[in-house]
Amino acid sequence: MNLQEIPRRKALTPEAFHRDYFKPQKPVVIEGITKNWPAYSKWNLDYMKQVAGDKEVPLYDDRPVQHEDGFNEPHARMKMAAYIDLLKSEPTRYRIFLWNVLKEIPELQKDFSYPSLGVKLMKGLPMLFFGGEDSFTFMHYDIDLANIFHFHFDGTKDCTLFPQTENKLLYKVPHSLITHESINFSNPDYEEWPALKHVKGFKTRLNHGDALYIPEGYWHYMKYVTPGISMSLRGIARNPKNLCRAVYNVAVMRYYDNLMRKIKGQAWIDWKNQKAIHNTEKYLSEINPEVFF
Ligand SMILES: O=C(O)CCC(=O)C(=O)O
Ligand SMILES: [Fe+2]
Repeated sequence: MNLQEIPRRKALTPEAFHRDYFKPQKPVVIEGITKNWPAYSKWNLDYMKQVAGDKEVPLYDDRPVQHEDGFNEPHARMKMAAYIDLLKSEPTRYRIFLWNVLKEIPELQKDFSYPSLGVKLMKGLPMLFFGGEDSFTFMHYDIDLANIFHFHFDGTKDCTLFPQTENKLLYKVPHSLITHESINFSNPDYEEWPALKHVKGFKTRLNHGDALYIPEGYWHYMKYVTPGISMSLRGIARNPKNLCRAVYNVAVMRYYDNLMRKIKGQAWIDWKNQKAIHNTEKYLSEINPEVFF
């Protein structure tokens, strides 16, 4: 994989952000943007335990998609207090994914503000993510292909991003938003996944208080180096093509996929996984015939 380090900028003006990153759709890490938020000094695992300890939280691990699972259905549930204790005591695969701040713990709203970078953000959808040491969020892109501002707290997290232009090299699973689940994006096996040698993307390591701008529809893979918390704020996709795909994904794709799981069961999942490999190998043989002949 050819991974370019994502640039880091301090004190980015809305004009510079627009010109250098938003318009050309390039990722950037903005340092210090959270320094004036109460969250900067408050948000850590202990604080979350204090404000949300009694809440039951949905947890996800890294098991492959099974046909009987619904779209984004959790794998376990636990009280937040017990989950935080687990995060602090040992590495765990359990993650919290897409937890709506406003709905679950409205008081956390007072701890952050919507950054004024000249991008309109969706106010109802601040989402929280938690992960244990070594846990990871599989490579995916978001169903609405939104612009994402991803803020990280209390720990360190590695992020790998790819633009949608790399799809054909990524063993993308059809009718879904993921790549083949057997790929380890932290250390890919190029014998098994040769196309990944050619893929071009971006990487960065996020620390407490950093904000990562993820452009529209970019693939993202997150690996928690230490236990930590993140929050994503989102802005609707602007590119009409991305917007159309967002509407298609939300209104058609996920229902079609669920229906096929019901009708065909595991055979549907197996077929999609095979198709992911077939499509990328076919593309690779076209661009790089000596790989096969
Ligand atoms: O940080 C994570 O665990 C995943 C974040 C993510 O997928 C997102 O912000 O859209
Ligand atoms: Fe995501």
